[in-house]
Amino acid sequence: MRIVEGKVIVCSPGRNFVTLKLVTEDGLHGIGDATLNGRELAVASYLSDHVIPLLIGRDARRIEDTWQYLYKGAYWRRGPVTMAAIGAVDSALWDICGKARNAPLYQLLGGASRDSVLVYGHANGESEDDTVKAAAKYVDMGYRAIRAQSAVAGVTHAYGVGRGTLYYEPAEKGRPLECGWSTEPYLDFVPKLFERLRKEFGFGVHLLHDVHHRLTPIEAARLGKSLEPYRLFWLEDPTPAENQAAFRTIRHHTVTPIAVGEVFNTIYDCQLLIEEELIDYIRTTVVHAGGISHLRKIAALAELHHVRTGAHGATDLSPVAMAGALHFDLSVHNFGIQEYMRHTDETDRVFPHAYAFADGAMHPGEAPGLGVDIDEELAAKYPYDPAYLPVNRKTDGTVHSW
Ligand code: CS2
Ligand code: MG
Repeated sequence: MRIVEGKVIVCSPGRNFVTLKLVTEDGLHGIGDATLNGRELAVASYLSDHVIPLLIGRDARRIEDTWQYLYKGAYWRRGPVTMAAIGAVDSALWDICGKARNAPLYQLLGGASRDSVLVYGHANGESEDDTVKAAAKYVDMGYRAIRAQSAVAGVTHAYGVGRGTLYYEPAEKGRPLECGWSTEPYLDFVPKLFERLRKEFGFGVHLLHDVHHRLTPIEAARLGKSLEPYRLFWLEDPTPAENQAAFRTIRHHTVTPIAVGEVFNTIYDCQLLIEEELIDYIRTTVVHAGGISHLRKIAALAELHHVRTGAHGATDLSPVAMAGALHFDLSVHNFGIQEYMRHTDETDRVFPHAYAFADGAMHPGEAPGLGVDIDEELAAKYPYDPAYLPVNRKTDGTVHSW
C-alpha cells in the first residue's frame, strides 16, 4: 500500500486551515490537520518542501515507523511546526488504515471504552449577566459541561470574550490586536463570576475556566483556592508551563483541578507535570502533539499517574482534528473531557464529517477511518487569508503572555 501522492491544501472557509492529503496506489486517501494558528504557511512549506517528497513510495501501513523516521530523521526535533507536520502525516496514515480495513478508526485503537465523549462548550460574555445568559443557552442545548469566560472591567479585550456567536475566533487580519492585561481586577472578578454561576445553575453542571497562561504560580494558587467553593471541573493554563516545576506551587495550595497542554508538542513537555502528579488533565491535541500515535503515548503515561485527557478543540483546529480527537477520546481509557467549539457552517461544508453531538456528548460516527473529508473544489473558493493572534501588554506597556 504505497503512498503515491501528497498535497497540502490551505483554505480559509471562515478561518484558515492547513490540510494534508495523502493518496495510495490503491486509490485510498487519508487526511490530517496541520493548522498552526497565525503561522500556517510554515507548516504548509515544511510538509510540501520537506516531508511529502520523503513519503512517496513508503508503505502507508507503517505508521509508527514513519513517525519515528520523520521525528528522529529530521535531527531537529520537536517544536510546533515540526510536530504539527508529523501529526498531520500520522493522522492521514491512520485514516488510510481505517479505510483499508473498512473500520472507523476507534476500532483500530482498541475499540470504544465508552458510549460517547463528554464535551464542554464555551459561554462568553461582555459582563457577568451576559455570561450567565450564554451559559443558559448551552444548558438548553444539552451541554453538561461549560467553560465560562467574561470581560473584566480594567482588562481590555479579555481572553475568550466572543462576538455574540457560538464560535470564538481570536485571530484577526492585519497586525496583531493589542490587548491590555491587569491581574488584580481579574483575580477579584473570577470568583464572583463562578459564585453567580453556581447560584444560577447549581452543581449539576460542570464548570471550567481558562486563565490562558496569564498568572504567576502564586497568583494562580490564590485563584485556585478562591474558586474551591465553586468546585470547578478544571482551571486551565493557570501559568505558563515552559517551567513545569512552577506547578508545584499551585499544587501545594489548592485542590482545584488543573488542566494544561494545548501548546505542548511532545511527551517531554508534560513529563514532569504528569510524573509528579501536578496536573489532573492533559490537553495535548492530535494536531500539535504529533498525531494520534504520540497522543496515545502521552495518555499511557498519564494513566499511570491518574491524569486524564482533555484535548484542545478550539475552532482553529479543523474538523479533521476534531474527528481524530473523538476517535482517540472514545478509545482511550483515561479520557476526561473534550473541548468542542463549533465551526462555522462554511467550515463544516468544506469538511463534511460523520461526528455528531447529542445530549452534551459526541461520537465520531461509524464511517471508515477518521470519518471526515475535504471538499477540495469548495475549499479552493476560500483562499488563504493571513491573520494573527493578539498580543498582550500590561497596563504599563510590558509584553505579557496572551
Ligand atoms: C483556547 C484556544 O480553546 C482554548 O482553550 O486556549 O482557543 C486558544 O486561544 C487558540 O487555540 C489559539 O489559537
Ligand atoms: Mg485554552
